[in-house]
Amino acid sequence: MASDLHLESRRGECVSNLLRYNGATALLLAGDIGPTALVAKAFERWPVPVIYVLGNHEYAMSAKLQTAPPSGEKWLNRNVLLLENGVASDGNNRIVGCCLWTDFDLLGQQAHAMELAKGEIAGGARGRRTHTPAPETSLGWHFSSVNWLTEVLSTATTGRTVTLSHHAPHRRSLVQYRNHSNFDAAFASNLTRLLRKTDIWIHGHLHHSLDYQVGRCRVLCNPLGSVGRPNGQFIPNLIVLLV
Ligand SMILES: [Mn+2]
Repeated sequence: MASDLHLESRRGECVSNLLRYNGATALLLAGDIGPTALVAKAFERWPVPVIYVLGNHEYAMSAKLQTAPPSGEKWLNRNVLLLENGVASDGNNRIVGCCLWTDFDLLGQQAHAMELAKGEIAGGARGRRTHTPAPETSLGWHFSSVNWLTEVLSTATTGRTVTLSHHAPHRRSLVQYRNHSNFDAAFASNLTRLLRKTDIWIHGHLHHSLDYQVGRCRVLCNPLGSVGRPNGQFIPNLIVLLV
């Protein structure tokens, strides 16, 4: 499992130089991997199926995603399965996936957090074109995903449940480098009630490694990070056992 490979800034790099196959039955990618067409091509020949959710950078790079976001399960090719409010199952264990976004309300100051996000989008573009959705738009998508997760995680399953998202489900994901400003609310939401219904939650978006427990749920993040500031803790062959 991995996230935030940012292939858009690693053009020409072969993914087998970034990730090592570890014998797992699937590879889970938690967003910010690269432009979707590039991701599909890069992982078409990965030894096992690749289960993938979009990150905010995939949206930023595509006008089409913003106007027509995916929904459900979509095979990008014979090996790469994109989930957006979609489920992948091996008949026993299940992976439920979405980009997730945030409610901007982590610190209880939603309006200010949304203003900060707007400023960041405008500043981050620096004259370049970005298709990052407006906070009001991503807020709607967040609630759609939370409603969908609430429903699907409430249905019984025989095996383990893994939730795969780009944005984080708990404020503990922020502690290592963010300073608890309202902009943190663009990274994580308080979804403790959903953590109670999942065994493992894998996310990206933060560019530091995480492995912590909230109740029964293990939360993991294994991002490679940007070319300029790669995550030194990144594990190229990290495997999670569903036991
Ligand atoms: Mn990223």
